[in-house]
Amino acid sequence: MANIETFGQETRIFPAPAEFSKTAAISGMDAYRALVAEAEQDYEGFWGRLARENLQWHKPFTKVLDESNAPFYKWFDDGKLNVSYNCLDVHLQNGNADKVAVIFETDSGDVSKITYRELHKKVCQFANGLKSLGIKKGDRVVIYMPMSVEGVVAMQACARIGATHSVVFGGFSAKSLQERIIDAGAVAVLTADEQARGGKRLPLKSIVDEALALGGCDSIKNVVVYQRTGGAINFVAGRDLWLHELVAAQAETCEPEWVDAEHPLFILYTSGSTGTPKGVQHSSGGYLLWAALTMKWVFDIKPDDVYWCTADIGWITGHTYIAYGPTAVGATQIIFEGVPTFPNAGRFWDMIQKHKATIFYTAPTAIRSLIKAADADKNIHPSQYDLSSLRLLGTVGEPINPEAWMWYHKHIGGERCPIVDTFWQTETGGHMISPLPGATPLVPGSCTLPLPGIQAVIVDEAGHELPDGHGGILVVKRPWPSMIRAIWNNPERFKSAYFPPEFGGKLYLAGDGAIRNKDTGYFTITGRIDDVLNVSGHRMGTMEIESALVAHPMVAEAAVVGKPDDTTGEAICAFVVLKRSRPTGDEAKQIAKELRDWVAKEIGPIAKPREIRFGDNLPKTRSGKIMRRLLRVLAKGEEITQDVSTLENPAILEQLKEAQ
Ligand code: 6R9
Repeated sequence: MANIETFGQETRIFPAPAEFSKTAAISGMDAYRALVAEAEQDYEGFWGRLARENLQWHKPFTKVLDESNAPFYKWFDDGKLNVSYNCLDVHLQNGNADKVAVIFETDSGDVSKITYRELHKKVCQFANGLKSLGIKKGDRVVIYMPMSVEGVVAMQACARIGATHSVVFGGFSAKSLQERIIDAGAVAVLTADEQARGGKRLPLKSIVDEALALGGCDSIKNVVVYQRTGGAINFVAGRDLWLHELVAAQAETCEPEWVDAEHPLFILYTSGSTGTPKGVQHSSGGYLLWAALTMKWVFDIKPDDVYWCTADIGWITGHTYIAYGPTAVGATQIIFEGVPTFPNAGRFWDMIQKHKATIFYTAPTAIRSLIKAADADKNIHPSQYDLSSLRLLGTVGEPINPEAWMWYHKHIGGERCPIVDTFWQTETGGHMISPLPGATPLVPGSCTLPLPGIQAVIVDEAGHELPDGHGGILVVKRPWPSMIRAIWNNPERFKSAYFPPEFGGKLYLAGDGAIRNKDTGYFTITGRIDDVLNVSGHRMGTMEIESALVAHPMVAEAAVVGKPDDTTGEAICAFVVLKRSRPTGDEAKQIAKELRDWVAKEIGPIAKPREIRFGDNLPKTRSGKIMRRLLRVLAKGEEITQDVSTLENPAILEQLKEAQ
């Protein structure tokens, strides 16, 4: 992994291929600069033009941006539209009804295709089904579904009737699901009997049952179950229904609910540095505008493309770049149910070959683990597959180290495909800093330049802009259409988390550190500056994991830090003090296992600490603050060279040095 000293030092440069630039949506740096200048000269005019050109409005907006109640910004506020109408009906009207919308491949390799006409019908029937249950505009609906056409249909069906969805990743535990249901005040859960992943069947419906049994979910009236595997499940009479029975008799069209541009399209929970996960609330108009526009600008989507984003719909990437972006622009996309390593680690390359994918978007962690697998087994090395259909690659979720970038470029992109390293967040709704494939010269490990209209800068602790070449805090100076609108149920937390008073309440704080190259102005993200970990591209709050650990009856205290990992970016390392004496040897191993399983149950398997170390205490200052920076050094296995004079109990460091 790159470290702070090498950030921004990369000298290899890959200009945009001339062939690519010829047909690119934004061709050449002059075209990029012209858009940047347009936004600078007339910010509202720029966004207003794009919103009129890229979306169909039921009622046109007259005002672009309302800053009167900042930071609660409003975009296109008096305009009305429907997101599902923009993603489906428009293609039926413009001659694309029979175009393939989704190529779906199951875990075991079965392939089915669905056209825009068929997708529209499914969404309408699902929407009518939801309406028949009394679900209406403004209601919240939790979606706990596997990667499937039905998952996307469920999201679009909510959008069609103006219900606000909250998708919960299928790997989260019953407790995490329950907390989200309660916070959102959801009226229904849409789920499946089971999900098929990596040759295994994993429960979903039974976890929903468990979540509801934990209590507090009285707002839930119905659970709708998509039959995916046919595995046995329990049915609660009057509450639970099969999806196929619900939609069977429903009409094939459904008049869209025209909503205000600011109507909440969805809430998606994500980890912050403190407290419980935050319900990030997104709008309808501004969000969809940026989803569509970045599909065109960053992915350069064309009518013949076969686009594939490998994310799960449980994360923001699956929202913007599977459920909404590709459909908004009428693209053909691959949706994959399974995992990259089943039946073997050549699965992605096999699917690119089979479906002739032209655009491929994945996470650095997947690339790194597939590099290892390809090195270990020549039969699944990408050179064994025909990947010549590809024309553009992308990455998202975490910094990509230059070595992995070079491998991706050479072995997957055939040294021909540009790579868009897209920096963005759940809160930003879509790409923020990213190369434009037909314009921006690429530098491995750098997400390059802010997209037109995005005013990203680097500031110091006092909010003053720093000159290029100095590392600092990444902020955005002006609101943009797809930005987070609120934290559900918590306006105060929204303000303090994203528009802190130290920065005058005006700068959007991303939570990442960054550095800008002195010569090129290119950004390199140096990682989170708060207590948020990034494990395999998944955001995890250290506090959340600590709270889960201390909820175990044996645990007195816990501190969680990240430790650099070649494959997953960061790994979770927990330092734990038990209520009883400090365990050693086999006993320590056994208790560590119990605690890891406990965390999986409390939050989900992705939150399991890789390593647990037991101490009689934790390193603390005299005022009782845990010194996490020391724990980070210990987790890395390095010697402590920092000043430890404020430490109350230096002897403890020796004890915590070794993993059990
Ligand atoms: C889309 C998504 C957001 C955090 C973000 C940052 C990290 C995402 C990145 C990147 C470096 C990139 N991140 N993309 N870091 N380069 N291209 O991942 O959203 O799950 O909310 O995570 O991920 O740390 O702050 P989310």
